[in-house]
Amino acid sequence: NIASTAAGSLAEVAAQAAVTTRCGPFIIGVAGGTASGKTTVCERIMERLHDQRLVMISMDSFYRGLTEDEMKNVKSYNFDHPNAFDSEEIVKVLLALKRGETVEVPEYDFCTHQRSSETKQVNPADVVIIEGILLFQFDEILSLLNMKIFVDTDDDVRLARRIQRDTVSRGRDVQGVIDQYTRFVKPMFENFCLPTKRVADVIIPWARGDNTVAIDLIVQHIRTKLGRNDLTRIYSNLDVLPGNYQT
Ligand code: UZR
Ligand code: MG
Repeated sequence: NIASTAAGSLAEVAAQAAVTTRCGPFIIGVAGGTASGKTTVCERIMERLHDQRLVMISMDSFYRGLTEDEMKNVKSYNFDHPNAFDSEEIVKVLLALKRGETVEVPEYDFCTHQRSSETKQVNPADVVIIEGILLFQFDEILSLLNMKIFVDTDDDVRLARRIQRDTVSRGRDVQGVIDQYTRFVKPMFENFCLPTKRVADVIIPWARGDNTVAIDLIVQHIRTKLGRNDLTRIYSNLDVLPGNYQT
């Protein structure tokens, strides 16, 4: 009986901790200019957390499909403006993942500039990583992030990578990429993306293409936070935690 009383009170503490700290997954946001290495940073974090249930989402999936009129003038369409993204849908998806639900993430085609009719199913996880150039632009998204990382890479390195990537995997020609960069990508980066560096918790210099110290520190922090959550998880078996708390 003494044991069950002790378990009971510990469980109460755990339940209280879950209420006052965090319920649901640990959500990490990764922002930074185009071709700054956001995806690589996410992959490095994921590799080191392979023992956790982890999902990664790209803000690119939430580009609005272009209308017929916009398609006629696709060269003048501004893909680097906040309005190009369906931020409401991002918030919906993050909220659902926070509740421990399975979500459907849209699929966007960079060649046709349309959403595909298919969606990608994303299962509930302990860690959710979402990356995108203008992620920190939206207050509703910011309020859902447990950790905000800004990937800081020199502009010349980013342009070089962008040319390489867009010509190899996004079906563009060099002149087209440079024109778009000068007209939209660079000014929008300076107007919208760069100012959000200020809201980041961590800024990672990524010019050399890797920064293992930064990744190690970030992963350590995440593990500390997950460890605290584990306590609440153990006691969820005792049926004292809110129903949406999953083991
Ligand atoms: P990352 N983008 C396209 O090139 N075509 C599209 O249909 C949709 C987006 C580009 C977008 C932005 N801009 O700079 C980049 N332009 O994708 C963001 N022009 O992707 O974060 O991987 O660099
Ligand atoms: Mg990317």
